[in-house]
Amino acid sequence: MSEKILVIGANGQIGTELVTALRGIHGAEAVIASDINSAAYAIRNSGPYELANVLDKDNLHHIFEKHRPTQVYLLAAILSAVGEQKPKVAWDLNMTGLLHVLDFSVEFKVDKVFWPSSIAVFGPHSPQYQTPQYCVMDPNTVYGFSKLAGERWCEYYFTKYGLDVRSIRYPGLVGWRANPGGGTTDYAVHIFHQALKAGTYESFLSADTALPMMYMDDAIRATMTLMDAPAATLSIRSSYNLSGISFTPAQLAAEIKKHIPNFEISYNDNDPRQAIADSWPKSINDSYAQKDWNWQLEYDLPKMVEDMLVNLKKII
Ligand code: AKB
Repeated sequence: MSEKILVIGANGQIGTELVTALRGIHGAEAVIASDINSAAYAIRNSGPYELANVLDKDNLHHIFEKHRPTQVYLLAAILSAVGEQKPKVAWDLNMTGLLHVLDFSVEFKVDKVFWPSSIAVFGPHSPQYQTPQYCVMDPNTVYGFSKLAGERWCEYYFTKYGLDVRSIRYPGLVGWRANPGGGTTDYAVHIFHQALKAGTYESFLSADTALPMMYMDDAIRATMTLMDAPAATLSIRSSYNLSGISFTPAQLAAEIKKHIPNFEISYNDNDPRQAIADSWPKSINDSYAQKDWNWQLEYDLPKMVEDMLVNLKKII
């Protein structure tokens, strides 16, 4: 059966990469990109596009009715750092948007839905190292507890309505094609831009703040692999842990220095994002993803840094 894939929030860091990858596999016409703003440069003119506001029920219903998608990816969200500046707006967008999409996916009998969760679902009392799939979860950011509540809704719609929802708890994502927007892990992308442009970077996280991260190529491959997996093999309908690579700003800077010897990093020790990072895991255990859908990471830190610099240099 031919797919009709609706990607909501297509202009963001994950969306632009996912739309490009999905159009490569399924053909341009099969992938409808949508966002609240006009199409980002990376996906402009490469296939169908709809203006969509997930909070506007009539607008969203019309898009589902018009395109009758077989798969929906909901990527529209407010991330951790911006969420702390606008807590109620973040809660509303992240929750109400998800509920609209889940309801319309049931109504229009969508085959599969993808919704991203995050390492932000963990909190200060979660185990910090090799954080397991199931443990104490006490997120203290609005973004984090909107993602945790969202996971519960996803599992609920799977159990109650048979909706085939799939999800990943993404680590911080590092890619060269698009910029991140408003997260705590954004430093790990900004550092590459500044290293190439200025040769210096002031990190808003301290030198030894370890966080789980992942190269975008791995994240997109993980998403596609999960979406292609036979439903019967999936034992988790909330969201899968995904570990990636754990590194600190100092370790990332040292790796960049191997390519740009004059690169210098400094640290701002007065940024509110530090407290968010301190509440998150330092490394993640993703044994369920390995077992259920044969997940294996490809990019370690040196490979990621090399690929980032080679590609960014061409476009900066
Ligand atoms: C953020 O920093 O808010 C996101 C995330 C880890 O979900 N990148």
